[in-house]
Amino acid sequence: MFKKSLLKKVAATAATTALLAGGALLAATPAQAGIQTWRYADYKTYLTDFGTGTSYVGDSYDNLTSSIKVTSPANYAVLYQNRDYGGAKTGKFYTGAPNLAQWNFDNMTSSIG
Ligand SMILES: [Ca+2]
Repeated sequence: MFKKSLLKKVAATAATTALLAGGALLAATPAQAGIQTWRYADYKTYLTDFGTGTSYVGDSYDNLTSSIKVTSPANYAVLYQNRDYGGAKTGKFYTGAPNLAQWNFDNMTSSIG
């Protein structure tokens, strides 16, 4: 009886540790990227966080960005119309842009340098 409950406890602890390690790993990546994106102007409807050197934002986020914020560790963001830094591009945004329509870049971003 004692032996059985001890085994259960060990198994539960191992599962909790694995869960915590996985969660920390998932949370660390976006927190360090530094370029936050939103679906609409004025930071409405958060999309996700990218780093500089994003050659493609992915199908889920392609041509959807309307506002961005730039924070550490990113120093600035340049938005590109096409994948692999192709097509039209913006200047360097050092803090962000509340409304990319003002830069003729609403719903256009496909890569970020
Ligand atoms: Ca595009």
